[in-house]
Amino acid sequence: MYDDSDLKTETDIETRFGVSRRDFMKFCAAMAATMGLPKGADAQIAAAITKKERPSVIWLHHQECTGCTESLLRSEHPTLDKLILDIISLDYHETVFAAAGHQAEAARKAAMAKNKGKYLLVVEGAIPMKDGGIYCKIGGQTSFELTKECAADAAAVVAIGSCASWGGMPSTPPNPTGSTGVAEALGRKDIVTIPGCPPNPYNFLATVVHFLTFGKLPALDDKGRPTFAYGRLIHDNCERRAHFDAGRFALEFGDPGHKKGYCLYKLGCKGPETYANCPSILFNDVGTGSWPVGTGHPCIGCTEKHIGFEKPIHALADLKTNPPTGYPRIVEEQGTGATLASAAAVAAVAGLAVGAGMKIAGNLGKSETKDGE
Ligand code: FSX
Ligand code: SF4
Ligand code: F3S
Repeated sequence: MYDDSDLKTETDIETRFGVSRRDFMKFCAAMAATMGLPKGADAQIAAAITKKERPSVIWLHHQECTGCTESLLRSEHPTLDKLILDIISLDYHETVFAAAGHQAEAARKAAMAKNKGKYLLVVEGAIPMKDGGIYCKIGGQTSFELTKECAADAAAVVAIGSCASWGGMPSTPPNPTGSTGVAEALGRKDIVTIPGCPPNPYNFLATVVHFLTFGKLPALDDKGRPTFAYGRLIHDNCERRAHFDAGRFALEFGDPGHKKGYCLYKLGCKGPETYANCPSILFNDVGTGSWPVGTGHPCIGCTEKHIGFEKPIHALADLKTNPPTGYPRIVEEQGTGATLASAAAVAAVAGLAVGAGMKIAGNLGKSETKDGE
């Protein structure tokens, strides 16, 4: 059980992590919130990070763009930026490693031997399987051989990004190099997948922090994805959902509906068939972040096999949930005689959220067009 006196002093935290105790606790609370853990978990996380040995991480790169690493290490949030390398011991990473050639390979083998059965193997990028796997080689080994060797003694294998999860962009038909994901290449069902191109760094970090704090991986779905991150449709958490339900769509980039922030479904948004927490966790750091739909671009379904990189952007998403037929429009048409009071009453009777009711009231009296309806 966590005891507050166990937590290192302010000076200890500042010295080790280079952030204030307040920022450190905010980070732990964000991790707990990301995973939907109950009250008190933030303190458990704080205790684990400050007291336990950092897990050794071996990080491999195959066919990819390095966006996963970029999104993790190019954070502008001071806490995240400083904490990543203090939570994990990154013992081998092909793109940020200072060592090269035989020296780098020797460091990998040494880290694996020292931490046998305890290290985390993180794989970024797809694995080409065609023609004996010759289309991607590192240190004289094919991606497949290297991954198999490193996975054999790992405590857990995490496939970060869509490429490592199922093949991602390199596996797009006609897939000339026979690219596939780690689970399929190794024929294993126990691989954690964190899809996304790139994936949200918080989902990766939360998975590692869960492993560190509780000694086991978080709950996974049948595709190996942590359910805390991939358990809900984007469409169900989207800030434009009220527009979808009310039938208000952007029809072209830059049209009046697009400028007003209407739903992007008719521009090909795949949010209705894509499972991810992008709208709630956001990118580019907690609190100040944005996400694709928030910036006006349709979701391309980058976390979903056969959607991201395969389904054309102009193709409409398959709806898993239909708009409710009795849902009141969020903006009354001009000249219908609706008053602020009557619109608010409709919202209240229909059980709409307070925010939606306020939206109605806020938009009444403004000149509306038929754009996007
Ligand atoms: Fe790139 Fe990672 Fe996409 Fe792939 O992210 S952002 S191509 S998922 O493996 O580097
Ligand atoms: Fe949001 Fe896309 Fe769903 Fe529209 S279709 S509500 S933009 S996720
Ligand atoms: Fe990818 Fe869609 Fe999220 S494109 S980043 S799953 S909003």
